[in-house]
Amino acid sequence: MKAKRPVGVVGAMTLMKQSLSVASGRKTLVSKTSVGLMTLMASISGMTDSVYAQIVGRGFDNQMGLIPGVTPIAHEIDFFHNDILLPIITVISLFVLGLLIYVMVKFNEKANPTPSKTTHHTGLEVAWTVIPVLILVVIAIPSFRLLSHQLTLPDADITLKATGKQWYWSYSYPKSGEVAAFEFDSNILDQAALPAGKLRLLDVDYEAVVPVNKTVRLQVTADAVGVIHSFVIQSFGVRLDAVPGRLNETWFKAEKEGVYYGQCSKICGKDHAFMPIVFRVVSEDKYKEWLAKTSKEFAANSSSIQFADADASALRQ
Ligand SMILES: [Cu+2]
Repeated sequence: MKAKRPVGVVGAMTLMKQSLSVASGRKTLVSKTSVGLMTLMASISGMTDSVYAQIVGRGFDNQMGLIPGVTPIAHEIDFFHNDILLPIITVISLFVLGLLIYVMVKFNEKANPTPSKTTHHTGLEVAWTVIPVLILVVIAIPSFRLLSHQLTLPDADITLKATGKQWYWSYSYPKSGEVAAFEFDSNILDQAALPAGKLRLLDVDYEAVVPVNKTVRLQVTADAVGVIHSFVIQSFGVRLDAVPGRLNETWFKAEKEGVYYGQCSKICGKDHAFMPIVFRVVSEDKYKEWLAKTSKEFAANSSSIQFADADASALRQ
């Protein structure tokens, strides 16, 4: 589908506002500063609002900013990046650029033939120590809050486990009601014979499936005899190391149906680039259908699946 391109700054501003509000889900929190900045960049890149509307779950051509998020954590990350970090780094960059230009004009050899012999200025030295510290504190507060939200698990509707192996992911689903526990491997498609519509280096043979608007508790580990991987789905705001012998966990609650892509983000070995992650978010009915069907399909090789105790406190002992 060909996306229409908005023209000029006004079009770009409209689309950026839309995309930002889609991405952050917090229209009121999108500051004028960041919209202005993104507008400028968007008008340069010619990005389209319809692209943002259609593509969820992966990066795309001419993308500016982060991949649009679809979970509470991802919205918080979008807000942190777009409304806190981006304005701060822009102001700092412009300030330093201004200082450089000022010094070049005012203190070059021609304009200032006899330089001052000043070597210390206590006030200035205190300022350039204290102000950066304050800036770091301002950044640290929302940063630690975000980290805490990522790792504080709410009551989950379903639990699933992703295991990083050399070099693919395995997904385990626990027993749920009548449906037996099962586990399956998710391998990248043969790149030489990629079916039409499938994405190079991203699509897999078996996708993990989760229901929309349900809190998913995600456990991440790696093959006991393997190496360290990192499980990342940007749209979910999930980034967690997969370490042999250690069970890490986080959570997500996807608000929008669709296919969400991620990749291993730890340089883990020769096929590091070929172990993509694909999660399909579907309605609850479709999820149940998939669960029953897939459980049967993989029942034979899924007899020894182990999950951590459902009580999170047990994990910390
Ligand atoms: Cu890996």
